Amino acid sequence: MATDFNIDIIRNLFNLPGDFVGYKQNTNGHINSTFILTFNEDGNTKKYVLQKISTEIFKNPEGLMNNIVGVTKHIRKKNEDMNTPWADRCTLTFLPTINGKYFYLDEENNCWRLYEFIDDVYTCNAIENSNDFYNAGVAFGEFQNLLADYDSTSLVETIPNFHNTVSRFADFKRAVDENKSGRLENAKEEVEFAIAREKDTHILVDLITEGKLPLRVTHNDTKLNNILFDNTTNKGICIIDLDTVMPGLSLYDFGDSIRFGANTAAEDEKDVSKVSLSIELYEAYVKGYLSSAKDALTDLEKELLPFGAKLMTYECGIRFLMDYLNGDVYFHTDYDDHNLVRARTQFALVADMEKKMDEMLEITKKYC
Ligand code: ADP
Ligand code: GN1
Ligand code: MG
Repeated sequence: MATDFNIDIIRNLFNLPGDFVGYKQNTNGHINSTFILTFNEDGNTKKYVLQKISTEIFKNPEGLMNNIVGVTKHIRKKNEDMNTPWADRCTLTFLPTINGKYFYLDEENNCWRLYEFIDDVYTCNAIENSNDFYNAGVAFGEFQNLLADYDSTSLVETIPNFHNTVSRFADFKRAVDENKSGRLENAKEEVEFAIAREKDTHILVDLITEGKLPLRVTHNDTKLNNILFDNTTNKGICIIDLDTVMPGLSLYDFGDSIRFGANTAAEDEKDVSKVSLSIELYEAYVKGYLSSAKDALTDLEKELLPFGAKLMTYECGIRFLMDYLNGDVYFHTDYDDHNLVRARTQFALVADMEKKMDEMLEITKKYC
C-alpha cells in the first residue's frame, strides 16, 4: 500500500486552506487506500479523508462518484427534513476539485477523492458488546429505508454482477482450472467444499429472474467497519464506503453484515476452531435490522434472511479462494497465505451456519 500522493497537488486541486500538519494511513479496508489528512488554520484543526480508489476494480470512477454524490445528497436531505439530531454527520460530504469534478485521475490513472472527516465517532473491526451490533442493524436497516425511494435506474453498476453468485461461481471455477498461482494443491479441501455447494449459488439469482425478489438500492459491502458509531450515544450515525451502492437484494446487505459481525472470530483467524456463528450476535442484529427495515421487506425476503447470511459468507469464501488461486491480485494481503486463511474462515462459518440454520430461522421469525 503505497503512500504515493503529493500533498501540494491535493491541496491545490481541492483548494484547501491552512497548513498541512501530517497524515495517517487507515488500513481497515481491503481495496481502497485511505489517508486521514490534518490541516491547521489559525489554530483550528481540520481533518479530511483522502482516498485512492482502484481503477482496476472500479472501471468507471465518474459513474461511481455520480452514484455516491447523488446518494449522499439524498440521505442528507432526508435527515435534515426529519430533524435528525446528527443530520450534519449523517453521511459523507465529498469535496469538488477546482475543475468541478468530485475526483481526479493522476498520471498513472489512479483515482483520488477527498471528503470531510467525521469527528467524535469510532469504527469497530470486531463486536465487543451485542448492543453495538444491534445498533449496526438499525443503521443498515435505516440506510435501506432512506434509499427506498431513490431512483435505482440512475445508478451505474460500479462492479457488474457483484453479488451474482452464479457468475461468481463461474469465475471461481475458471480460477481453479487455470491455477495461475500454482497453489491449487494447497487448497484442495477448500475447493471441494465450495464445489459441493454450487446449487446454493442459483437460489437467489433464480428468484430475481422469476420476479419473486425485488431489486433495491443496496450498499453491498455492509461490513461492520463501514459504519461510524457516535462516541456518546453509540448509535450508528453514518454509513461509509459507498463505492458499491447499486441495485441489489436486501439479503446481500443483511447477509454480509452477519458474515463479518456475528463471527466469533476475525475474518482472517488462522485457528478455525475459534470460528462460529454467535447466536447472541445474530439475534441482536436481526432485532435491530428488522426494527428499522421490517415494513419495507416482503415475507419472502424476511424468510430468506438466514440463507442470505450463509450465501454471502460462501460468496466471500469463494472470492478469497479465487484470489488465492489467481495470485492475490484483488484483495490487499499481509502475508503469503492470507487469502487462503480468509477463505477457510468463511467456509468454517458457512459450515456452522448450516448446523444452526433452524435456530436462525426461529430467531428471525420472532422479529418479523
Ligand atoms: P475501504 O474501502 O478501504 O474499506 P473506507 O471508506 O471504509 O475504505 O474507509 C476505511 C476506514 O477509514 C473506515 O473503516 C473508517 O475507520 C475510516 N473513515 C473513513 N471515512 C471516514 C470519515 N469520514 N470519518 C472518520 N473516519 C473515516
Ligand atoms: C472488500 O473494501 P472493503 O474492505 O470494505 C470487498 C468486499 C468484501 C470485503 C471482505 C469492492 O471490502 O466485497 O466483502 O472486502 N469490497 C470490494 O472483507 O470488493
Ligand atoms: Mg470499508
